[in-house]
Amino acid sequence: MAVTRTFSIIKPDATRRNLTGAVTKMLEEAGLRVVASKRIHMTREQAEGFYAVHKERPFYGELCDFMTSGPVVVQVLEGEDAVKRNRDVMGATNPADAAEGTIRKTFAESIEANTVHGSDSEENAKIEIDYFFDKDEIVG
Ligand code: DGI
Repeated sequence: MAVTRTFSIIKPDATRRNLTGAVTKMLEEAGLRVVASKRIHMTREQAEGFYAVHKERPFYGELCDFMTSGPVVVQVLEGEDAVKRNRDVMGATNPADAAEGTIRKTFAESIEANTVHGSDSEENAKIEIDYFFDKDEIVG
C-alpha cells in the first residue's frame, strides 16, 4: 500500500475542550504522521469556500457558523492509504453511529460538532491541502 497524504481539521468543539493533543494522539496511534499543522481561526469566506460542495444542504449556514465559532487546527497527515486510514479512525459523521474506539465516538458532541474533518478521497485531499497550505509548510 502506498504512502499518501490526507487533510484533517480538528474542529472548534475539540479546541474549545483542549482536545488537540488527545485527537492528534489517536491519529498518530492509527499510523498517521502529522507533516503539517497550524492553528487558525477560519474566516467566514474560508469556511464557505471549503464547504462549497454542501452549499445546497439545509445545514450549510450552521456548519459555516460552527466552523468559524473558534480556532481549528488544520493538518496534513501522511501514512499508508492515509485517506481511508483517517476516515476509519474518525468514525461515522454522526457520533451516535460511530464505532467504539473512533475519534467521533470518543469525543464528538453532535453530528455537527463532530470533532474532526477528514478528506473523503485522494482527489479532494489534494484540493483541501492546497486550500490551506503552501508547499513549504509541509515537511514530510
Ligand atoms: O465527511 P463527513 O464530515 O463525515 O460528513 P459530510 O461530508 O457528509 O458532512 C460534512 C460536515 O457537515 C459534517 O462533518 C458535519 C456537517 N453535517 C453533515 N450532516 C449534517 C451536518 N450538520 C448538521 N447540522 N446536520 C446534518 O445532517
